[in-house]
This record gives sequence, structure tokens and C-alpha cells, in this order.
Amino acid sequence: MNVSRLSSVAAMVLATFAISAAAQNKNPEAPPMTTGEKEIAKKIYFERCAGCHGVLRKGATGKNLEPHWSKTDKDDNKTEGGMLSLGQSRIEKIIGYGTDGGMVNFDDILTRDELSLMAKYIQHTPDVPPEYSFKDTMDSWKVIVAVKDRPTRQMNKFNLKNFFSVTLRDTGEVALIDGDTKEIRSIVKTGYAVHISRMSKSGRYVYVIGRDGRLSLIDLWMEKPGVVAEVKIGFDARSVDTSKFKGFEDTYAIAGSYWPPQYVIMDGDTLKPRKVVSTRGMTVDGEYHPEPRVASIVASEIKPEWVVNIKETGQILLVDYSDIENLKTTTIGSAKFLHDGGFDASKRYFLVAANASNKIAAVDLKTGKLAALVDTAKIPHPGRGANFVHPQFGPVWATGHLGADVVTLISTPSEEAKYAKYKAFNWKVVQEVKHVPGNLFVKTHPTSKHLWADSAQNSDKELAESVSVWNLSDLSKPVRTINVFKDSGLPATKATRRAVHPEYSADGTEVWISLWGGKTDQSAIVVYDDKTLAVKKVITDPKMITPTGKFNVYNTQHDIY
Ligand code: DHE
Repeated sequence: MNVSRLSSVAAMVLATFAISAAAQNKNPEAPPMTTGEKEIAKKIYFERCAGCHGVLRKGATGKNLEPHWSKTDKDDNKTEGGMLSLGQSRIEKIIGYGTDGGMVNFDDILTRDELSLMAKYIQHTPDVPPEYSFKDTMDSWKVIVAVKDRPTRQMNKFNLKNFFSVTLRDTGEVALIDGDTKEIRSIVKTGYAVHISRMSKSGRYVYVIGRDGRLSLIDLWMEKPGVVAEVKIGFDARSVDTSKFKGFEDTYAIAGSYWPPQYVIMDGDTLKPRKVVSTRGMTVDGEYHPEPRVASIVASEIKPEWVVNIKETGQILLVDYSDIENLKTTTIGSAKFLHDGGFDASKRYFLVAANASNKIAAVDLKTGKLAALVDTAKIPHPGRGANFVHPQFGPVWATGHLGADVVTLISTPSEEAKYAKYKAFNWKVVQEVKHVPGNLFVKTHPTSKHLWADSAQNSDKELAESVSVWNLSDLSKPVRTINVFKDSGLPATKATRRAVHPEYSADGTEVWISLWGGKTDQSAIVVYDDKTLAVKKVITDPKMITPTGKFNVYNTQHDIY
């Protein structure tokens, strides 16, 4: 970083001054920063902090980080707070060491100078980034291979169903890995800090969204699968999906933006922008929010609709794409801070975590209404969740928790007569399976007898590098907790290689786990036999840097989890 020793001494003196000012003065001022320092801090904030706290710092999964805030409760009691009242040294400690409330420590990611810089930065009024119009979106749009020049049939001999699109987070790439041979078939350049991949209904196209809003369309039918179109849908993004209803297969794509808060509808095979829709509006509490970010998006298979989950407002939008010129949207109020989620086994219901509200909201896609709002333990984080039939409670959907040491099982309705006896349990938490905190993803498969859960965000290195596996017929304790890092045979270093995101092969016989370390650490994906829990293969390659999410083509195409 470009902060000289001299200026860091000056910064310390100023910071000390700011602390005493904060202690004595009711209206303390933010410590001074040069334009250069602000630019560096702005970039770090966007890369490391905005995801949880928001660009305007109003808070979501993370706390409000405005210099000054005040709120009034229902009894008219006013509370005041903000970064200025905390002061420099306290903020530095929080950023460095994290908090019991779930904030991770950044002392192994940021230097001391950077920690100090960030502590100063968040005492200043947030910068409001520019808007991003339909024209901006259109101007960014590029077709790399025109539809007429693309193959009309699969030109390679790969078993595409069992391909995995693997996020290489810190290089802004995805690795396309052949699930049968475990060979890397292509590494494809995508957006910055690439986030997720979703499959078109046909299974031909992969849509990959980067945190910088760059959406890449990969054609798996090409002899060497590669990018055929690209568009930038905003400055900060996390979600994408395609139209999956009968008659609309591969017709449209939709991508959600964190900043500006809006979503973009595009043509599915070229990414040509068709419509940009803002998500600014009222929260479920009736307050205006200037930054309601688009969290998860899924495509219903029972209606031509997308479920678009708006984080800060807690509004779940059902966007009907049957006539995009006259777009109809159903707005369903649920709970604030919507994040990730998945379907139940019947795909009639979509269950989404309102993570900082400690709730799961379930939407009935048949009636277009909220089916349930279920209270859970702290900070549910399902990924897509996991569906299986519980020996005592019938069909359940599982979510892990970032902030609690359990995996929650919620009973889901079923129209199958054999499950009618479980109706009384529907939408209740029927079991909390004992796990450890810091879970990001749970997974099972219709053919499997196992439930897998990582603990990637646990502060204990050994637990962060391990996953737990339960037998679905007895969830009282894990059948095994597997240290994935040890199984990988990678050389031990000080770095934590977080074992993250279990994903099944198309036939449900293998489970793939990423070992996610830093950009300079050797990474790997460890493949387990789901039946015996033995290691089948360790995939490692100098080009495969920071693998995190893995999206099996068939399972993602058909929402199998
Ligand atoms: Fe994700 C899904 C947002 C950090 C890996 N993540 C999602 C979804 C959202 C989201 C809204 C649901 C998308 C959908 O289904 O349409 N993620 C965010 C954040 O805001 C957050 C907390 C902070 C940030 O700054 O981005 C964040 N996510 C991460 C990571 O650090 C992870 C662990 C590693 C990485 O690669 O970035 C990560 N997120 C994932 C994965 C999924 C995901 C693998 C998809 C799960 C699946 O099985 O479908």
C-alpha cells in the first residue's frame, strides 16, 4: 500500500488526537485523510466490506457503519451511535480481531496501515457511487461469438451433464472441470472476484456473474467451451438465473445488482439488455431504503416467473417474464435482510434466509403468497439448502448457520399421500442438528444417505479446514468429521485452507469440496466417495487458484440439492 512510514506516524498522531476528541467531544470529527488515502480505502471497502455492510453503510448482514446514526423505537426512545462515537482505536480493534457478533478478523488480510486507514475511512461520510443506466448497460454489451456462428450441436465429446463450473475467486476466472475424468478442460476469464454460476434450462449455457457486475455467457457446446457474450449489469453484483418455464427455456437471463440496486433482464443467448428495473423502495417496516440490494434470484418451473429477493427491504418479488414489455410483479413482504435460499423437494416453495432477522421465509410459487416465516437460530445461511426425508418428520429442508452451532431442519409440505401424516409439522423447525458455528453450505442428493456441512467460517483453523457428515437416518451426531486439508496432502503452511461448499456429482456418488486459501497458497478440490467417505481424487493445479463454489451442470440445471 502507498502509505509512507512518515504519513503513518502522522496518522497515528492524528488518530490519537481523534480518540481523545471522540472521548471528550460529543460531536467528534472524522480524522483527516488525503484524497489518495481515501481512494485506497474506498477500493478496500468495496472489495472487503460493502458485501456485508452496504455501499451506503446502512448495514445488513453486517452492522450500520455510518459516522453517525440515530434510531427511534416504537416507544419513542431514541438511541444514537455511529463510527464517530466509537473512535479510531476501537474501530481498528474491531476490524483487526472481529467480533462475537459474527464479524470475521481482518488482521491476516489487511496490513496494520490498512486497518488504520479503514478505521479512519468509515468515520467519514460514505461516498455515493454513480448510477448505472440502461444505456450504460447497453454500451457494455459485447457478443463475442454471434448465435449464427455457434455450433448447432455439441462439438466436443465431454459428458457435459457432469461438468463442474468452479469459481476461482481471486483470479476472476472459472475452471470448467470434467466430472468424469477430473481434468480441467478450460479456464475462462470472467468478472472480478467471480461469485456464482447458473445453468440454462437446456444445460448448454453457463451464466457467470462477477462481483464487478460483469456477466459472462459460456457455451458448453463449443469444441473448447468459452465465453460467447458479456455485459456489465452494474458495479457490484451477486446473482443471475435464466428463464426455466416450459416454452421459455434459455429465452431470457436476469441478473441482480447490489449497486445500483436494480435488476437487468436480458436475452438468454446473447445477453442483449432488455430492461433495467430499480429495487429502491419501502422496507417491510414501511421505511424508505435507498440501497435495497438484489440478493438471490431463482427461476420457477411452475410459472414464467423469477423469484427476486430484495435484501434490505425484505420484499420478495415474483417477476412475470411472459410479457417483459408490460412487466408484472407480485411483491410479497417477508422479513428484512434476505440473502440466499433454495427450493423444497417439490419445487413449489422457495425458502430464503432473512439472515440478520434470524428467519427463513417460504414463498408458495403456485399461489404467489408467503407460505411461512419461520424463526430460526442466529444467521441462517443455507446456500441452496438440502432436501431429504427425515425418519421421524418426513420431508424437510435444511439450513446451516453462520452464527449458531446447529443445522436447522424445517418440515416442508408434500402433495404425496404417503407424507400426509407429517402435515402437522409443516413449516415448523422439527430438529436442530448439533454442528459448529461458521457453516456456509449444507448439501445432500436424492440418491444419497448423507448430509454434508462445512464450517468454513469457524475461527478454529482445524474446524475451518474440516466438514461434517451425518447419516440421514440418525442425525444425533456426525458419522464423521473429515479434515479435508489433511486428506488433500497439500503442504502445511500458516494459511487456513477453508473447506467450503460440498457439491455432488450428477449421479450423486461423489462429493467435491474446495480448499480455499489465499491467492498464493496451493489450492485443491478433494473428491470423496459419498458412500464410503474415502478420498477418490485430489484435483490440484497451479492454474486452479482460490476455488470456492462448484456448480455441477446437471444439479444446477435441475435445482437438485
Ligand atoms: Fe456468496 C450465493 C451474497 C460472500 C460463495 N452469495 C450467494 C447468494 C448471494 C450471496 C446473494 C445467492 C445467489 C443466488 O442464488 O442467486 N456472498 C454474498 C455476499 O453478499 C457475501 C456475504 C459478501 C460479499 O462481499 O460478497 C458473500 N459468497 C461469499 C464468499 O465469501 C463465498 C464463501 C466465496 C466466494 O466465492 O465468494 C461465497 N455464495 C457463494 C456460493 C454461492 C453463493 C458458492 C452459491 C451457493 C450454491 O450452492 O448455489
